[in-house]
Amino acid sequence: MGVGLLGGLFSKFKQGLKRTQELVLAPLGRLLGLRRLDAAQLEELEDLLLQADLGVTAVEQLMARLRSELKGGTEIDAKAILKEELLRILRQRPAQPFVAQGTQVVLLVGVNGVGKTTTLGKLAALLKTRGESVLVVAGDTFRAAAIDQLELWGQRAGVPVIRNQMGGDPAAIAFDGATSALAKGTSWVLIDTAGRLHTKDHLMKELDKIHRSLQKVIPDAPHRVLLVLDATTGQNGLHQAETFARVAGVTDLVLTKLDGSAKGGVVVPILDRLKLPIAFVGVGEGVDDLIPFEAEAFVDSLLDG
Ligand SMILES: Nc1nc2c(ncn2[C@@H]2O[C@H](COP(=O)(O)OP(=O)(O)OP(=O)(O)O)[C@@H](O)[C@H]2O)c(=O)[nH]1
Ligand SMILES: [Mg+2]
Repeated sequence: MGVGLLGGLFSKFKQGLKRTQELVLAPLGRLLGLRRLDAAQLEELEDLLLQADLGVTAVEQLMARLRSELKGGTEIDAKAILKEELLRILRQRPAQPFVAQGTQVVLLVGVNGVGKTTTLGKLAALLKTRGESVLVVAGDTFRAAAIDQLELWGQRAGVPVIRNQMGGDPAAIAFDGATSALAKGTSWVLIDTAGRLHTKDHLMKELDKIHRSLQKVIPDAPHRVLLVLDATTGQNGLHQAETFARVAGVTDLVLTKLDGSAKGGVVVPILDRLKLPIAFVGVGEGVDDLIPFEAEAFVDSLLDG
């Protein structure tokens, strides 16, 4: 990836976090610039960090560290300390890169409307831009509109889409997709799935059926299961994520709609609690608005915006 492209991604990242910046993090800047903080200022700082959705655990750890370093009237660099603490959490589980190796099957799962289909479209475009072959599978057979939406993303990304009729069996189309990709030597099979509530047992079991039918074709498929979470729902996403992670074999998280969220900080508790890597973040509805997650770039955008 060239420097220009990285720079572009980085600015989009910042753009995506603009609302977080304005609403919560700008006032933080003043406090973080102080070399000494009194009890009232520390309390104000704690409130702002909680508002940024960094989560109780991380905030408590950070405040404990600040208080102990401030003891005896020592001057501190609160911003550097915050950055260090956030990086420590965010670097716990770096995502494995998406490297083509035989035929790799990627399944996208999550509750309704979080951005699965959009993320799949963006990911197809990203892989295709790298010169790799991609097949998209319309595994959301619930609604005709879902299949049409995916067809459109396929056209946008310039990749083929395999579909069956509405109401068809998602496991059957997943099987067909994997079979075709294996026969043609296609590098990536990206499978869209219908939105499902993590509380609905039969729908969660359907994911299991998709897994089993893929494994009849490619024994170690799916290679990646991306759980898509909507950042604007803040910490509500945590509970969904825990259930999906348990039953659907999630390997990676994708956090969408960071551009519309005042809560970019939610990345921190999600990662801290689930111990799952964040592979990508979504910062818009366009084909280029999917960015590989990088802890350092993220923290810099958050604190230096
Ligand atoms: N602003 C913004 N909008 C997004 C992003 N990702 C997805 N969306 C929008 O969110 C809405 C839902 O996206 P979909 O991709 O259809 O979500 P889904 O998870 O496939 O939805 P279901 O299939 O109905 O469960 C659409 O209007 C998308 O354009 C993002 O990163 N930023
Ligand atoms: Mg969809």
